Amino acid sequence: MSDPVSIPANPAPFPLDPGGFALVIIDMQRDFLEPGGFGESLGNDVGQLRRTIQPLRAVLDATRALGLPVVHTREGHLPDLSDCPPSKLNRGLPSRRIGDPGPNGRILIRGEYGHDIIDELAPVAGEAVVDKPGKGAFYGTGFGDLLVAAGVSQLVVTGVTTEVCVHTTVREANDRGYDCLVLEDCVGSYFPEFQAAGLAMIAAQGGIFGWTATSADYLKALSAI
Ligand code: TIU
Repeated sequence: MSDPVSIPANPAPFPLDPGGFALVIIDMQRDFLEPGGFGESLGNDVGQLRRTIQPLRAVLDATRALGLPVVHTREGHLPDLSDCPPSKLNRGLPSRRIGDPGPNGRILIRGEYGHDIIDELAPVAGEAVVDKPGKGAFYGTGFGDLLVAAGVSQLVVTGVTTEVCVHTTVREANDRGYDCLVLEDCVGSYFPEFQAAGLAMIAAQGGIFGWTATSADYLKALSAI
C-alpha cells in the first residue's frame, strides 16, 4: 500500500490508498436520468438525479487525469429477457415494463439507446463497463474478478440510485472485503428523504458498511497524490 491520503468523511477520515482504489460509477444511464426510460416508468421524477452530473463529471475528469482505474456499470437485460426474473419484470406500471418499447428504445435492454450511459459521463477507451442484470454490481457479472485483477481494495462509489443500486453494490462490496467511500453529492435518489437516509445508513453504527464524503474533499485528496 502506498502512503494513504486522509479524506474527511463520515463517520471517520477515510485513508485513500492512491494505488489501491477504483472509481465506480453506478448506472448513470439514460434509462434512469432521462424521460421515457425505466426510472420514469416506475413513476419517478427523473429530474431529481440530474444534480449529480456536474460534480460527478469533475470527479471523473480528475480521476482520469491521474490514470486511475474507472469502472462504469449499466443495469439492463438481454433482448430475450432470459436474465430478468419475474420478481423484477412484474414491477412498475403495467403500461410500460422492462422490454417494452419507449422513446429511447426498449426499456432497460442492452444495446438500446436508453440503456447507455449519458453523454456527459460516457466511458472512454480503457475504462471498464460492467453490464449487470441486478441491482448490485457483483451479481451475475465479472465485476469481482475485474477488481481482483486491478489489485484494488477500496472503492470510491458514485451514481444512481443511492438507496437501490448504490446501496446494494456497497453492501455486496463490504461483504467481500472492500472499503467503500460513497461521494455524497455524486449519488442521487428520486426521493430526497431516501437520499438523506441512504447516506446516513452507510455511515451509521461506526460505518456499518462504508464511509461518506463530499466530492470536494475527494478532489482535494487527488490533488495531493
Ligand atoms: N428504481 C431505482 O431507484 N433504481 C433502480 O431500479 N436501479 C438503480 O438504482 N440503478
